[in-house]
Amino acid sequence: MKIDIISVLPELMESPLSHSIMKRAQDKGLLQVEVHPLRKWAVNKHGQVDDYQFGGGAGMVMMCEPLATAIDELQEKNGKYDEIIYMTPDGARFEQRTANILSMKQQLLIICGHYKGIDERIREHYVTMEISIGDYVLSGGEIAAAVVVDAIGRLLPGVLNDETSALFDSFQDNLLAPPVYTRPADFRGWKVPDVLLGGDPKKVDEWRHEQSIKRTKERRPDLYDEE
Ligand code: 6GU
Repeated sequence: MKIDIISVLPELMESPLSHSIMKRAQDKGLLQVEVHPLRKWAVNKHGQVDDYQFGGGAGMVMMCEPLATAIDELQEKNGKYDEIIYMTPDGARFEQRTANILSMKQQLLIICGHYKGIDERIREHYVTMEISIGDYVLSGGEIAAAVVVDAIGRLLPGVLNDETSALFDSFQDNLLAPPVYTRPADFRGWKVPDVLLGGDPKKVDEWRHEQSIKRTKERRPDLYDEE
């Protein structure tokens, strides 16, 4: 999968996408992420990409021209994108099912918003999907875009060591993950549940499923009711 990202602050995304599972996905050639500095398509030699909003009011708006030129150029080079995603607090809430759907695409473009956001005409004429990562406001779309790329990247076949492990993540079946333990079996008298030490895989599966249900009912009854 190829993901292009357009941003006024490309540095913000470097670190989260350069370690651990995201690094492995890229090293293995399963995921290719390219961050494009919007200033490359600035309207003048001062690097201008934003301007005051019509109608007045505080806050700058990202201009049409740099974005439109950037998208046209990238699309010409890379072929048509499956989705052109705009990261914005007023987008649709990002959930595991969105990550699942996006992980099956070949080529994505993500636009990170800044300031007051991007000119509405880009949203009307280019953007095919608008994503928010939750009901709070971040200072820009970069960290949100890194969240989306991480959630998608780890789902690509071959990225995780144990191919099946993503299937058992929290949310994959609308259930939270069960508790996990590692050695020692007794730490300061705090004991690991006997069933996990008993060596009966069927009993372990049953226990984990019960614990998932219990956790979901207690902590996220909203998820449980969706079942
Ligand atoms: Cl995608 N962008 C910004 N700026 N704030 C957010 C967000 C996105 N999602 C939640 N808050």
